[in-house]
Amino acid sequence: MISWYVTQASSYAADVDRLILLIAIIVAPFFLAAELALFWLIFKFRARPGAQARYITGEKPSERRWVVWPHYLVLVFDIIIVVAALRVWNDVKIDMPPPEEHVRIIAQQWAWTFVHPGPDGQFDTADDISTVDVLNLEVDRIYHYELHSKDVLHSFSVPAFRLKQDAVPGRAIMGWFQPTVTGEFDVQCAEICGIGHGLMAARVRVWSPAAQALWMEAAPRIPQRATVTPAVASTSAQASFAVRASASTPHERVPVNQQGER
Ligand SMILES: [Cu+2]
Repeated sequence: MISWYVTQASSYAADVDRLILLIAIIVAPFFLAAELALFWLIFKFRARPGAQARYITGEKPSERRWVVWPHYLVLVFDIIIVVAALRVWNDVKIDMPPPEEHVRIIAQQWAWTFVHPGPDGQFDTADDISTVDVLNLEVDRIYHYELHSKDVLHSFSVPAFRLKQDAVPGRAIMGWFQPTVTGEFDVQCAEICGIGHGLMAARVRVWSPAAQALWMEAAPRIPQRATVTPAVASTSAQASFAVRASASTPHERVPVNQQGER
């Protein structure tokens, strides 16, 4: 149903939508019942001449069960929601499938820079491809992204992918996505990051393999300038390296545990 409004363009988009729908279906009857009861009680026990208010403590068993049983029901539904949410969370954020490609995403006030490692599959080499505010992807390919911020907190949000991930200065945050639909989709920073926050939009272009290969071939190889400040990878699997870059020296990969000594 949500896909009527926003395309499901990633492999986990449908799972996220199902979770949102499940929560809505569980919560909506409680919301409606509570609101109906509230307004009915307000009307039924409205002030009338000569009628005195009763003070009910709720201590009698016959009164207490009106609180206790709905409470148990809420707890049961809470458990259902938590279990369903953890399963989706695990698939989206924790259990990353093996990557077929990598992309580095760099947020700054107020633009997105996307770096592809190029044909050699290695970042910080001469064949890297860098774009600003346009992320070119190949459909059905599993990407691992490495998300950085150069300045303040940002949030990389691609509604069609059902993906939102904060970018934190000083950290390289790892995640993944697999685009499943060709086309062009919105990217928007989802964390208030300064006066230009509302302008910090970009586009994701998902191409067929042939079109992406053509783009890769034609894209200019930009000599690497400063890309990210020293960062600490946030997942243990990816924590072995952080990137150190400077405008004057060639790029080099520096083991995280040596950063403090340099
Ligand atoms: Cu931002």
